[in-house]
Amino acid sequence: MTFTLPELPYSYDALGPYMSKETLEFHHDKHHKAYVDKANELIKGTGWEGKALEEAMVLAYKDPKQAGLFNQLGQHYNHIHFWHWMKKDGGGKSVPGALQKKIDSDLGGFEGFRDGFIKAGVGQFGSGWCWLALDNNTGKLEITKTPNGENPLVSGKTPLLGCDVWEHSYYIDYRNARQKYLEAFVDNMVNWDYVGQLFEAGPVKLAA
Ligand code: MN3
Repeated sequence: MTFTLPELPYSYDALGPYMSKETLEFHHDKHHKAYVDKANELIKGTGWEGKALEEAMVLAYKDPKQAGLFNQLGQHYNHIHFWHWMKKDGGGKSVPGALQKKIDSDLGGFEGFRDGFIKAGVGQFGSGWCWLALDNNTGKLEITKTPNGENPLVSGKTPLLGCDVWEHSYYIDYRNARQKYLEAFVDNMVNWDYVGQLFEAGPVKLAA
């Protein structure tokens, strides 16, 4: 299959003033597009061309010779969801009930989630992501961070919410103030309905 760039699920100016039209134009039209184009180029000849994105991503993760392809596939997967993890007038404590209960029991409530998630994002040295994920083995929620294009899926966890802390995601709007960007993400942009849908869908099981 050929990977394709999905359209943004909202207009380019929908997330202002927290994430500008200029950021979304560059981030979606240039950065995400480049991951898709590069993934399509690098997957040629691997024998994985017919695989679903998630499956090809895990295969590439397990093969050290395919680290370059892995980062492109990982970034394609991460950004497909990243656009849906935000919405106009999102953020704050509008967490669906069942997920809120789970956050209360596993993370010490909303403030525990908020503090941990922002700390993970600030603490990721260099480019990467911070996450709210479900550990498929323990059934517990956890907050993690990953470098570059990696994500919790390749470690047997189900990503429920991720925030892109590559500089291309915040430098136009926040310059070097990554913490301010993460606070705005949690307080004003998170699409909790989408996070709740992923939680209700349960652990993502990849084909062997
Ligand atoms: Mn990005």
